[in-house]
Amino acid sequence: MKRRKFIQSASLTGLGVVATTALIGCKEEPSEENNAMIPGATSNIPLVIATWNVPESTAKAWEVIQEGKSALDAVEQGCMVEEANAEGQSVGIGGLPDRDGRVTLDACIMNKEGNYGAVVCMQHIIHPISVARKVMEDTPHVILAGTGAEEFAVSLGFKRTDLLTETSKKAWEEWKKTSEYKPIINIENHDTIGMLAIDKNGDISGGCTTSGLAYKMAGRVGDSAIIGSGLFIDNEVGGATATGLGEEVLKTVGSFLIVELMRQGKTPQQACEEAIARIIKKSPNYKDFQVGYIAVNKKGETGFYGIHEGFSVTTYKNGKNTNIPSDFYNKG
Ligand code: SD4
Repeated sequence: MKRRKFIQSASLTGLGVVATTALIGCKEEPSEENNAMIPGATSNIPLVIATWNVPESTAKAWEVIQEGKSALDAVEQGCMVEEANAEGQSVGIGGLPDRDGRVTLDACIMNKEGNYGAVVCMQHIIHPISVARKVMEDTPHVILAGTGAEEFAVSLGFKRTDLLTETSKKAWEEWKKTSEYKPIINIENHDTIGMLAIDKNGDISGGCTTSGLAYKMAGRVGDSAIIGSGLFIDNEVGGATATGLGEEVLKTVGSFLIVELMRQGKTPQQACEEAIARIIKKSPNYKDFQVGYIAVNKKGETGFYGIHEGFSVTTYKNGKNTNIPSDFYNKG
């Protein structure tokens, strides 16, 4: 089922926290020995958790972890699945363009050492998450923007591709008839992938990739590729990532906040709820936009919370790939 359809049908049936379960691929259970390495670890390790209903992405990440590879490899390859999906209109190829018809992508990645790499406002490259990893590993910098990012990618052998699909072009042309620009993400209009993974060694990494706000101003950069906002990892504590209206996440540095709250002893769920509360307190117009957070701690405990109904997460743990509607703040 497509994410948006799932979100709509979940709302229509009034589902609260009822899980839709899809079992995909690998059924391997984590071994006791692996978990014995992590103090307080539960059978939740290894695990993958991502924003929205992205079972193919989480299944890929899980498969990579089962091959014994790192959480970093897992989040990169998991995010790549959705970036290559031309039907997804919020990530990679097929993403909705800015007001001028340009598809511009933001992505970032963080590893267990706390290293970070990002690209912002990059055009023509299908896999910004992989370019972000190259920025992290092969340059003295942490963020490359626009044409610089694109040229760096091409120099590494990434192919230039037209990312504007016919469907997204039609949607943009339809939008241009009124050109009604609302810098507010519609509640159903965001499927950015933020993904967190814990590998068999108990190490945490994360990635976040998006085409950002549809019909945004040229040059607009959201939260997704910005450290501490769209993503933050501290391998001693946990990780968090965000989706929704980036401007609000940026103003409250949401992912960093969640990790710091977990460091102080909050559970991932309590930390996500407090980060949403921080936005609610500061933004009286919170009814007009959605933000969703997901978090994981070192023990493999997860949390997720949104402002509105409609946010969901996909977890892959104990061999099960499950989409779970998230609890939310605005109950009426
Ligand atoms: C942004 N946070 O650029 C992103 C939007 C998003 O799915 O989550 N889209 O503001």
